Amino acid sequence: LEGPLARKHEWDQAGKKAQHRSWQQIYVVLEAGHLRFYKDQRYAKERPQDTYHHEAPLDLNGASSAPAPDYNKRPHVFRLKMASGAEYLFQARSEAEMTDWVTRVNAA
Ligand code: I3P
Repeated sequence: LEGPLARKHEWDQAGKKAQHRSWQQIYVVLEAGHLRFYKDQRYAKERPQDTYHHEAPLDLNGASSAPAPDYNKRPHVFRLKMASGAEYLFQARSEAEMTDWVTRVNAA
């Protein structure tokens, strides 16, 4: 699965808020066991080494994803909790896409 999502980094680790907290529009690629982030689809396709801000892939081992109805500033938002205690919010374009991401991330 891949596609555009907005992302907000909420927690850096358990008990430690992330420093850069604004929403960013990125292009997300889900592969077995990890997520990779790109500026847009073209980077994902043509320059897969050039990730968004040179970020390393996010390891999904021990991670879990679920809808985030408690976050009410934007629609179609889900939360990803990493084994490290880091947490991210992602906004999809529709409820159906959001549900798809949650299911696929949890199965990856
Ligand atoms: C953040 C930005 C985010 C906001 C966040 C701010 O400021 O306004 O949109 O999250 O609030 O810190 P900046 O752009 O200066 O980094 P929300 O959209 O969820 O309100 P937060 O610190 O309460 O998460």
